[in-house]
Amino acid sequence: MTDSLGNWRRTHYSKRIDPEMSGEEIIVMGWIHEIRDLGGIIFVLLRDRDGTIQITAPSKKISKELLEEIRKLRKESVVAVKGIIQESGKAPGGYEIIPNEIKMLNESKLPLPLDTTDKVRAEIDTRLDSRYIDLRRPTSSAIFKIKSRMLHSVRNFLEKGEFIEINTPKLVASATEGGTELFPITYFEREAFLGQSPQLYKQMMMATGFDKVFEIAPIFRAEEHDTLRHLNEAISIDLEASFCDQEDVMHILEAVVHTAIGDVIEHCSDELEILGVDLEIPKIPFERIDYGDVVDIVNSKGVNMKHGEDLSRAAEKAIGETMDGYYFITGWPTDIKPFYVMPNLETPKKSCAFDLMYKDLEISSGAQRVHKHDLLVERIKKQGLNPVSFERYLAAFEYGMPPHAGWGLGAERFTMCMTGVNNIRETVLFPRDRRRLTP
Ligand code: AMO
Repeated sequence: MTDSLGNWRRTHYSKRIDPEMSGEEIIVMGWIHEIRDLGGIIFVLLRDRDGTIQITAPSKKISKELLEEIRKLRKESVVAVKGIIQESGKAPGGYEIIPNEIKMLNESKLPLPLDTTDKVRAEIDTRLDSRYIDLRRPTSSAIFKIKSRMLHSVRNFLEKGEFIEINTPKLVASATEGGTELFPITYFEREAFLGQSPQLYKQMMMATGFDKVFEIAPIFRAEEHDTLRHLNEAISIDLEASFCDQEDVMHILEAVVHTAIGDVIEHCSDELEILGVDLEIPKIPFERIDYGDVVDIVNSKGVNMKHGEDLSRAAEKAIGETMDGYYFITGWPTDIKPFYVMPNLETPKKSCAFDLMYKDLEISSGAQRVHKHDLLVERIKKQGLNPVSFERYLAAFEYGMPPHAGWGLGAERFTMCMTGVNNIRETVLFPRDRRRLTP
């Protein structure tokens, strides 16, 4: 038998109750986390978004009917409890609630697909299959409260810096980052793709006079490999700014990272504690290391890397052992960076591109861009691409395109750095990977 909500409304989340409110009648709502029936007294732990509340039902203080009702409660059922707050040294948060009335709002089926109290550990696949239950576990939900705070902080910081938030299409006609990573789709009678990056659009926005833009949106990558760092759908924090070079946008990037971490430390102390993470604000400016030195370090660690190659996983690990925390890799060879990256004027084999790393994980890449039309056409051809496919993009460079630079920061990879999780799937509510398309 279930009750209707009627005119009951939650008066307090667990976090908002303190022992000094002793004697007050309140209404709390949530899920039955645990129940301990000692005969003469029943302890129920009620869980809401913010934590747990102990409901204490001593047979001497409450009616027989109510005690029987409480005795029938089962794990993960949804209930509302009206009761009196009482100070209690033994209960979590220093208080307990002596119930006056209970509403059973919905019953949970048993057994559960996984335990919500962390007493029995479940495999990641089991957890992702029943993600709505997995997210009831504080160790899972804490990650998303931190991600939410980080995104809020980034937005806030960029808005204060007078960046304009934009939305660009995710149904696109051509590749930006390389053809192999595209998801083809049917667009009426034509072929189209899911956008890999807002790259071309954020650059075209520089020709409009908006000057400073950002976008926080999904990117789709048809990466074949199944790793702990790759998703097929991720959230990218993209930024582009006119009248800037790569150094200018690197300063913005390190300030974004610095501010977001400070904000998370200030507002998510409970979540960091749940995860057992001792987060520290990194010092800025971040260290810069030239690509040439990276090659030397990697080789000195016994990992073979030739000049002109991208970092392999082994190379990332080798460099991550040497460099701690956040650091930039600069001076990348022009040939291994996308066509839109500006070659260095004095040494064109080197580019104005950078990557931001955290230990052995790349979390962002960016560059000063080519803003001259003819050079851009040349770069497109050199990368084996056809300028005709980029006609509309290229046209934007013919009518007054200012010099510009920008970057893309992976929201999930950045969340991994802050939460200490080593599988990127932990930082996505419903991850999309090589094998997973549901739920
Ligand atoms: P890039 O391809 O390096 O650059 O992507 C930028 C950042 O996005 C994140 N990222 C991913 N995260 C999870 N799974 C993936 N498959 C994945 N792919 C990318 C990473 C990465 O550092 N247009 C450029 C950016 C720019 O120059 O402005 C670009 O997309 O954190």
